[in-house]
Amino acid sequence: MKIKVLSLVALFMFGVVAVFAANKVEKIKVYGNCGMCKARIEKAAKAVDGVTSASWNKETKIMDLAFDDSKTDVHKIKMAVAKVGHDTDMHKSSDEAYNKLPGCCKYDRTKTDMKMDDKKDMKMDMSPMK
Ligand SMILES: [Cu+2]
Repeated sequence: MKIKVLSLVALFMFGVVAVFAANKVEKIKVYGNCGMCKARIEKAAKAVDGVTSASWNKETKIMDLAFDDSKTDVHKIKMAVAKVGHDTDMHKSSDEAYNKLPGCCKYDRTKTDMKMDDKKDMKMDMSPMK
């Protein structure tokens, strides 16, 4: 009887570990201004299949992500965020998407014009980091 209970507990613990193993946690930089940006950015990130949580901080411009890395990766999430008008450290949004943002959400884009060019982007893609 006791053994049965113990093995059930062990099984449960194993299940918990398995769930966590499938989840990757990352922090990414996303440019934006206000609470509306936050809602938009998080909605876009959460819409990506495999993303379990997304929380963007408007002060630090950092988004905390948790996702199933067998289903998605940081690149896909960044692309989804860029698509709704918000630049990330790797994927930039199109001028068209940016121009559609409400006035208060038009973050200062000059700050996001940085060193990441396409070649570097590809290099990052193949890094063993992920
Ligand atoms: Cu905004």
